[in-house]
Amino acid sequence: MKRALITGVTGQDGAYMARLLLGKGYKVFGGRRRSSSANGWRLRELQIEDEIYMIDFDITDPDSCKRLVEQAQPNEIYNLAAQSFVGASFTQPYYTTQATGLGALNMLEAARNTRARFYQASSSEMFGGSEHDTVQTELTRFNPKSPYATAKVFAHSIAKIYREAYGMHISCGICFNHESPLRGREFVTRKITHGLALLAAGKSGPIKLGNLDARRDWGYAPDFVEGMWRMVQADRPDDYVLCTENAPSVREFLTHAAEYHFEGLRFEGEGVHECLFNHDDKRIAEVDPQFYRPNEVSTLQGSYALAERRLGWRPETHMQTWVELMVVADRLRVERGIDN
Ligand code: GDR
Repeated sequence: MKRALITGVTGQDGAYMARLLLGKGYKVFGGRRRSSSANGWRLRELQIEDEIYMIDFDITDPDSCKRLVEQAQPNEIYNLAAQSFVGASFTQPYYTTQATGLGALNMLEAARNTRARFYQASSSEMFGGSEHDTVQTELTRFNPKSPYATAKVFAHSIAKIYREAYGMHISCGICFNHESPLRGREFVTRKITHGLALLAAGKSGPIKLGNLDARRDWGYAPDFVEGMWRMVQADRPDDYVLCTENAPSVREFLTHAAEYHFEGLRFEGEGVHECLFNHDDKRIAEVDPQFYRPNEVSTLQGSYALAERRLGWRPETHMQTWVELMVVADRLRVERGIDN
C-alpha cells in the first residue's frame, strides 16, 4: 500500500487530493496546522475525515516538518500548505514568506534523505505582470507582483535546485486559479457564489468586490489534483503548467453566477461606481475600493500543452458545470444554515 503525505490537507486542494489518493488505495497522512482543525469542514463534506491519519505540524518550523515526514514515512509528498490568499499577503508579508516560501524549503529538507517523490504547489501568480507573453507557459519569465507570488517563486526555485542538486523526484505544478464548492470564501469566485446565495435568501446586502476587469484562467480543482498526481507518477520529474486556456473577467464570472439567481441583469456606472442590478433594480453587487489590491495582476492565461503532451492531462470539467456546482452548493448551505 502506497503512503502519501499531504500538507495543507484541510484546504481545498488538500481535501480533493486526499479523496483522489484514497480512491486509488493509498494510505493518506494529512499534515495540518493545529489551528486549522476548524477547517475540517471540507473533509467532512467529502466524507473522508475518518480515513485520513491526521498529524498536527507547523510548516514554518523545520523540526516539526522533519517529525511529520518521519511519522508518515511517505512514498509521495504533496506540499499544498501555504498562506494562499494573495490579498492577505500584503498585510502579512512575513508570515506569507515563512509559510509559503520557507515552508517549502522546510518540507524539502525533511524529504531530502528519504526516497519520497515530491510535489510542490507553484502558482501562476509567479508570472505576475508578464509583459512579454500573453499566454504563459513553463518558459515564461517570472515577474511576481505580491509577497505571495515572491514566496512562491522562492519555493519553486529551491524545489528545482533540490531536484538538480540531490537528484530528487520533485515536480512543480504551476497551477492557474482552480475553484470548487470547497473554495475558501475569501477568494473571489466563492465570495460571489456564497454572497449571491445569501442575497437571494434575503440574508445580506449586495456583494462588494474589487477589480471587476481582472481576468483569470479559472479551472475546476478536482481536475487539477489529477494533474498533480500524474506529475508525481511520471518517470521523470519536471514542472508543468495546469490551466484551461480561457480567461474570463471577474465581471463575466459574476454575471454568469448571478444568472442562476436573478433576471434582467445590467451593469451601471464606471470604475468605483460600477454596480450590478437586476430587473427590478435590486443591487446585486458593487465595486468597493477596499478590495482592490495594491499591485494588481490584470490578466493571467496559460497553456497546458506540455502537460497534455507528456502527462495526457487536460481540464475535463467545463466552466459552466463547476460554476453551477458552486452555485447549488452555496444555495443548499444557506438554506440549511451551514456556515462553511
Ligand atoms: P488569486 O485569487 O489572487 O488569483 O489567487 P482571488 O480569487 O483572490 O482573486 C482573483 C482575481 O479577482 C480579483 N478580485 C477579487 N478578489 C478577491 N479575493 N476578492 C474580491 O472582492 C475581488 N474583486 C476582484 C482579484 O483582484 C484577482 O485579480 C488564487 C489563489 O488560489 C492563489 O493561492 C493561487 O496561487 C492563484 O489563484 C493561482
